[in-house]
Order: sequence, then structure tokens, then C-alpha cells
Amino acid sequence: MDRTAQLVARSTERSIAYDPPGPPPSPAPSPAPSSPASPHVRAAKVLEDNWTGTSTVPSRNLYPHQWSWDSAFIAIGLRHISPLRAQTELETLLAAQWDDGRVPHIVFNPSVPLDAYFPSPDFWRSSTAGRAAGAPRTVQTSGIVQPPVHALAAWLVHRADPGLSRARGFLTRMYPRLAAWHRYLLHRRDLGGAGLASVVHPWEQGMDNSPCWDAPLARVTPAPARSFRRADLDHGAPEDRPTDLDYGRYVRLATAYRDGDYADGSGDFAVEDPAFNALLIASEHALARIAEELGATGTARQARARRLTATLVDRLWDPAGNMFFCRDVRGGELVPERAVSGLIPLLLPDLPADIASTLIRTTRSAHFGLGTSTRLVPSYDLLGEAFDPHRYWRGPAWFNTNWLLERGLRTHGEHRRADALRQAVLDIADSSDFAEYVDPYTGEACGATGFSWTAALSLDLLHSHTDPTAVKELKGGNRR
Ligand code: 9WN
Repeated sequence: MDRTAQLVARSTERSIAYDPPGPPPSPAPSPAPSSPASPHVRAAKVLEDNWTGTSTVPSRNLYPHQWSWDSAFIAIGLRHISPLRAQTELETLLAAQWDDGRVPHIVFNPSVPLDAYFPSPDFWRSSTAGRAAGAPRTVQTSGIVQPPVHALAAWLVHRADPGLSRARGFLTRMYPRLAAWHRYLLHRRDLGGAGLASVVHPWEQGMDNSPCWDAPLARVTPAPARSFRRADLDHGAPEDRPTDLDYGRYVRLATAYRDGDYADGSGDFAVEDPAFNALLIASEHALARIAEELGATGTARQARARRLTATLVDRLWDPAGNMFFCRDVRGGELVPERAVSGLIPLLLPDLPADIASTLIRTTRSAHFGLGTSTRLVPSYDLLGEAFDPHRYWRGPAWFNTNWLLERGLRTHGEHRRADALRQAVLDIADSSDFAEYVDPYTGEACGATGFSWTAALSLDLLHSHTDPTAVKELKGGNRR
């Protein structure tokens, strides 16, 4: 047995030993994890190849540093093959947290050449421009953030091996950092004044090139193309990546934020996004579990998560659109673009039942085609003017969003649909060689292959079978 297969076999024993009581797992449709040809082994190998010793790069070529929400998704999968590595992944990221609470979207690896990725550390200048906001001195980071999936990941990582987690004081060390992270988002980033967090750059929401940003970005003057050099085009096809004009706007926004010492509140771009806020709420539920595990009460956090769910509905639900939309905080209005971010609140256990069932109908409508024209939910409206099956976040299907929707379907009792989505994620992740994203109609691989979160979330689904622990974890079961 090679090293990856050994790791997988050992971790399978461990996760069974610590698994909470629950319904028996249904038979796995895939070969046994110890078979050398199994999807388990192939997925674990991707994570093994992308491991640097303290964290996992999203992709060796395209993204050679540590990314924030990638690491959270990666930890969720890694916990099945090495709970220790999963804990380390999150610890490395949170060690780069700024004093104001923000968790940077990139933690740079100093041994990677500056020109391997743009914008590089010399663009962000975290240790000088970020000094007032408390950027760390020993590690270089970006100055923007990404979706707060971390408390959810920390809780799931703890659950994979509570003995190891307690012995290492994992949650005791993580909790104050995660609490400061949520505080930053709920206070410094409440730019709309209604209680939700705003993103100040499209990269913060994680779906960088979504048509949702087109209107709010239109007021940003692009930086001239000659003022920067893109590194992404060295590895990705130009027709799959954002245009130069969009890149110019990303650069202008990031430059202005940096030149204002990363102070929040005055930028040209501020958007309340449904997925970003839904992930914050799901993580707030997880933080309540973590508080309880540490012997404190989670009641206030649970109550806050419920209040935030109500605010999300008030601010971002569009009854005519049958889904959530982004709100452009600078312009004040909802952005009527149908993107997958507007379906992600399905993850929330306290979503009103009529809204949950409408969202499920919308995933199956002609706009997203789930179960009819597509097996995975695309990143953007199949009928939208801006739809492009290959271009970054403007149509292709991503595996993290589909994993979140699989959880959402299960949370609301839609097990048959969740089973079909789970199988589609597993089949297409494996057949696309763990692609970064795929054509939603054909499953053709786009962007990088050997992409870490695709492999990690496949591993998670391979281990979860049809056990609805997502419901229990979010609703308050399986606490110890
Ligand atoms: C900018 C790393 C990241 C993901 C994002 C994805 C892409 C970066 C880029 O790659 O963004 O952060 O250069 O396009 O959009 O979701 O975290 O995988």
C-alpha cells in the first residue's frame, strides 16, 4: 500500500471510532477506500501533492499560496484522512489573523517567487500599509478577506477526532480567534447599517467574476492594463478567466483600500452578499457549538444566528425573483442577477419553510436546471445575458457551492435530491481530474485540475454517505 492509501485506511478506522451515534451509513457507491484505484485514494493524493507542510495550496500552479476559504473547505475534507493536518491547516491560517480580527484572504509562502502570483506580497504591503489595522509582522498576507467558513470547518474538524482536538487544545486556541473574526465582520463590515457584513472587493466574496458585480463595479475606474502584470494567464486559458478590464477594476479597488491603510468604510465598492452572510450565520451556529464544547453557553450566539437569518431575509430576499439577490450598498438597491450565491442560504436551518421550498424550486427551474439540464448547479443563471459556460463564475459549476447546496438540501429534508447532487459531485469531480470548475452542461474541466477543495469536498461526501449529520450539526444535535 502506498503512503496515500495507508493514510486513507488509517483515517477511516479513526473516523469510525469517533463517529457520533447516528443512522447507519448507506453503502458507498464507490470502491473501498483502500483500493489503490478508488476515488478516495485519488482525492487524497491531490491533497497530499498540494500539502506544503503547514497548509495546502489550492493548486500548485495557479494558486501557490494559502487561501482563506479554500483552507476551510480543505480542512473539512482533510479531517477524514488526517485530523491533525486539518487542525494544522486552520491553525496556520488563523496565525496570520490581523489584530482587528480580519482573516486575510491569502497567506503568502515566502519561498514562492514574487512573480508566481499577482497580486503578490509587494502589492499588498501588509506589514507596512496594514500596520494600523494590526497585520502580523512575521508573515506577509493580502489585506482583504474571504467568506467566513472557518468556524464551521473548525467544528467539523473537531468532530472528526474530539480526543485529539481536546488533547491539543484545538478549539480552546481557535475560539477567541474565530470570535474576533466574526466581531470584525459584524461591526467593521456592517457598512449598510442593517446588521449584515459587506464585502469591499469581488475577491472577498470568492466568486470573483460573477455578473452580480458588474453594476457595482461599473463605477470603478479600471487601473491601466500596463500598470500590472497578470500571472493567472500563464496557467489558465484567457477565455476561462476574467477580462483585462475587470482585472483593472480589481486592481484599482485593492490599491485604494491599501492606500487607505485598509481602513473600512469609504471604498467605492460595498455589497451585501447572500452567500457570504449565510456562511457567516452557519459559522455563528458552529461557534455556538464550540462555546458549548468549551463549557460556556452558546445561547446568545444561537439567538444572534437566528436574528441574522431574519435580517438576511429582510434585506436580500426577492419574492419576485424567487431567490436571494446581492444588495449594492453604495447604490442602495438589490442587484437582480441570478447567481448561485443567492441559493446558498438554503444552508440555514432557521430559514422560513416557504423560502426554503421556493429556493429548492429555483434550483430546479430553467435558470439553474438541476436535475433536468444540469447535474450540478451552475454559478450563474443559464438564461442570463451574461451566461458563459466556461468563464470564471459566469456560468460554470463549482464544487464548493454544490457541496454547500447538498448540505442545504439535506438540512431541509430533501434527501433524495441531496443524494443525486452528492453523486453528481463525486462523479464529475473524479472524471474531471478534480477540476477547479466545470462546464455545467458537459462536465468538461476548466481552470486548474488537481484542485484542492474539489478533492477535499469529494472526500467529505465519500465519508458522509447519506448520514444527515449536517442537520444535526447545525440544529444542535451531536454536541459531544
Ligand atoms: C483571487 C483560490 C481562489 C479562490 C477564489 C477563486 C480564485 C483568486 C484569483 O481562486 O480567486 O482570490 O486569482 O482568481 O475565485 O474563490 O478562493 O482558489
